[in-house]
Amino acid sequence: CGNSDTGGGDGGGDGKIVLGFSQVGAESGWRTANTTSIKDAAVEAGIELKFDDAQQKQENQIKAIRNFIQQKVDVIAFSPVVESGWDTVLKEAKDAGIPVILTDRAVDSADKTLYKTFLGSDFVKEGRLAGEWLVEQTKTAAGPVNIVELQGTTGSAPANDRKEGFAAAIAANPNLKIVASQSGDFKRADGKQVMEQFLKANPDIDVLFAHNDDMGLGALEAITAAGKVPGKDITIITIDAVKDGMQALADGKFNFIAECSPLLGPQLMELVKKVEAGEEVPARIETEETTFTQEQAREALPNRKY
Ligand code: GYE
Repeated sequence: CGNSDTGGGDGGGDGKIVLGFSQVGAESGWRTANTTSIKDAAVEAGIELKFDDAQQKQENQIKAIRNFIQQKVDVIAFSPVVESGWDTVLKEAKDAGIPVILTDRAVDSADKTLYKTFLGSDFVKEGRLAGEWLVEQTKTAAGPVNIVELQGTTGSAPANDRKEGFAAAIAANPNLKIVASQSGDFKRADGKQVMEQFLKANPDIDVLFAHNDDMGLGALEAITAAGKVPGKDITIITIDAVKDGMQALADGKFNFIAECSPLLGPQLMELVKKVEAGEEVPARIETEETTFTQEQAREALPNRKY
């Protein structure tokens, strides 16, 4: 194996399939778990992995993909940091005959032949589930419910889609109002800093919706420092359900998490083998996920792998 008649095929030299993977970075607990899943699954599947960490910069990802093309890897996979601006480099991969798999995040390219498949979550649905829970909790609220939103990386699919899904869901209750919304880049430090600003500018925050656990965890520090009790004075809803997030939920500091699974490695390796062999694969493969209340987090935590 390893000698695809469509791909480069001679990158490895020892007959193994060679996969070039460009990762977003190491911005969150989710990302760390995702990287581990991909590295472990490659070893398990006997696939040679060339791994690049782009440090959340699109230019680094484009550079990494061009390097993979030059090295004639068999398959390229990547998690695009933002949605736009990929057509040129994807076209280069296609012209070189190297199949591309999108994992975790989508691109907005109109030409769907630029990649073979997209493996990842439905981010709009995650935002919607978060919003629907809030609508349910606040259906008897007499007055306005003031929400602040910590968005993920500007221009990224999960930030765009979670915002959209949440906004659509909370429209069901006119009492629910987003009073401030800003990016915390999916990082703890940024989540803390932006939450400090939110707290200064808005004396009556009822709810925080953070696009990931890490920003919510950073915000906890700002909320406590402001003399408020997280999970009580301010209801906190996040997305991901990584271990630290689940712990905060079990401890009553968070109130609800919509899960986003980072364990994409095994499915990715299956897809790599298939596209390398020239087999057809579905255009979209959606990750299965659930939601957690505080009670459910307490039950799930002992068996949580990441
Ligand atoms: O939710 C966040 C990470 O793309 C789904 O990226 C991923 C998101 C995840 O930094 O924690």
